[in-house]
Amino acid sequence: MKTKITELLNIEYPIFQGGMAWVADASLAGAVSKAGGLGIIGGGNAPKEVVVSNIRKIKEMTDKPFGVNIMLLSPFVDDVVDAVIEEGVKVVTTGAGDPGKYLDRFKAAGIKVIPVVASVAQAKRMEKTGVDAVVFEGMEAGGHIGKLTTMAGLPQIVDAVNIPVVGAGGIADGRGVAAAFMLGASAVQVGTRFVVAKESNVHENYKKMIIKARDIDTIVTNEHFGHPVRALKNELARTYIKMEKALLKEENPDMTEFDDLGRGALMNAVVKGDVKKGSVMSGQVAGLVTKIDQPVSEILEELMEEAKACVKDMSKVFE
Ligand code: TUI
Repeated sequence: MKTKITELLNIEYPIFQGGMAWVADASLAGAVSKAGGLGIIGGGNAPKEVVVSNIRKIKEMTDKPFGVNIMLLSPFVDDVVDAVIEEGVKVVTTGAGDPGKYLDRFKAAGIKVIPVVASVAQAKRMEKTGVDAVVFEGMEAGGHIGKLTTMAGLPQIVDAVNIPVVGAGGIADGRGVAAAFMLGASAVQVGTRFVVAKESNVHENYKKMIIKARDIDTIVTNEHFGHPVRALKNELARTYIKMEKALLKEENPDMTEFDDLGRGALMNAVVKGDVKKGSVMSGQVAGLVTKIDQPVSEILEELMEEAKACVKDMSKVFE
């Protein structure tokens, strides 16, 4: 399959695996790249050594292209930028901010830069600064999100810029892949479906909770303070909502307790399996994800075959 993105990055399938913090290590990202997609190591809040170690591991697994996601709110963001340049990484995606100030160094190092954006204005601004493509992520996605849905936002971003657009948020099967292409995407990014993959080292409790989740089991917390995050409903999410309600009523709210709630919450769920008090970030597609520990290569093949079948069937409907 040939799209602007498969050509730009020299990959087989137009499918990115989201660079999820704590989740997307060399095991998961390496498997995706090996199978022909774009595996992306999730930098998250990890220190430089951890990112470097994952980069070196993935290089041992495959010669195919892979990426690193730099989470711009990370306290180690400058170190992680150094790491990707020093280690000769070819593709960088960014999340939760504007990567503008690092762009010259990325370009000088020959790195393809693909920021995640959540609006038309951000996409246009990124295009002007000379990035290679953008990922538009709808608010169906898990983790830190913007306000637009994929359905409404993706075609607006596609119309607003001349660089390739990768569609993300709400895509977990071939129907979603086909739909994103119909909206003008040149590739898709999938997160939640890969969280439960065989090669994902995420705690079994986390995987099981995604598999069991229904359509309306995610909720957005931190909408009023800090950064909105979508996760599966649990004790932590309920505490967040309750605390936010109380804080909104106060004139000079003390945020200490609220801020403490988030610290280590994702790690507690992903690594320790505390799916009650930890943050079980997931997209709204959790209700669509039913196969636990499916090998990454099978997921990729299934996504592509389903998407092809979808397009074929639709061509008859629209004859
Ligand atoms: O970054 C994500 N998803 C994430 S990051 C994350 S770790 C975290 N945990 C708690 C709080 C905050 C972060 C978990 N999930 N997705 C990509 C994404 N980027 N979604 C939205 C954005 C975004 C938001 C604002 C991109 C740019 C932006 O502003 C850019 C500007 O103009 O400054």
